[in-house]
Amino acid sequence: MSDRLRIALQKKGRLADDSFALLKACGLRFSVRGGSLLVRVKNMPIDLLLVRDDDIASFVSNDAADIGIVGENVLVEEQLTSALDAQIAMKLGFSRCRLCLASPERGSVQSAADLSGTRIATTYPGVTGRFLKERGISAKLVEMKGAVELAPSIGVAESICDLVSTGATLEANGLMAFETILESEAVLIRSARDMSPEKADLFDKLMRRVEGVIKSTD
Ligand code: PRT
Ligand code: ZN
Repeated sequence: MSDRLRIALQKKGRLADDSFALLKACGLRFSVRGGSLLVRVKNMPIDLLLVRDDDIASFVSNDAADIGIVGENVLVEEQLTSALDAQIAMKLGFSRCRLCLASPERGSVQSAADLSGTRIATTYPGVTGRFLKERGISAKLVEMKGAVELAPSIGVAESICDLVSTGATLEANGLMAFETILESEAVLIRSARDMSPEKADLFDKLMRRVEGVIKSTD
């Protein structure tokens, strides 16, 4: 890879704006307008790789980027379901949400104790499966790519395990959260591999700035 520190970021979505704002507050000068996937930081030897959030941890793990910003929920899920060589360098405090088990208000599942022998729809089979294993619960995971909140009403599952922030989506679908299985926020990740001395210096400098910005906005 090049000598420039490469940071993988979400191009568009719930992580993107706060990630850009954090790096700008750290003094990085760049413009993400236009469709470019690789954006050059004007005043430092840093490039930004703008991608889907689902690719960030694997890019960091596979040396396509040195560091990245991703939801802890996505990182933990990928750590559990694929061999990932990426670790949390710092928690960032934005894009907070909870991965929750939820079910219809008057359905057969009202708590974790009712889950045995039922079906749970989720896009997070790794984290949900870990929870079931820890609790010794035997339930079937129904993997979905999206619209998980519809699963109980269409008869695909008795409950769901999905991300919640305000709770409005659950409420709109007549669902109630009965258990939080993971608290999540945006995290800065890096690979476990050694960086060149130049990159390591730049990374340390950036980390100190990120820390300063996070402290000043607490
Ligand atoms: O296009 P790309 O693949 O990059 O983005 P994406 O659509 O996969 O992800 P995006 O941008 O929606 O979310 C990115 C990250 O933001 C997630 O991985 C979480 O770490 C974090 N985040 C924070 C959330 C939410 N809050 C959130 N509320 N991600 C998703 N949601 C969804 C949730 O899945 C549910 O459908 O919002 C709905 C619930 O929201 P409430 O407010 O109604 O409870
Ligand atoms: Zn995604």
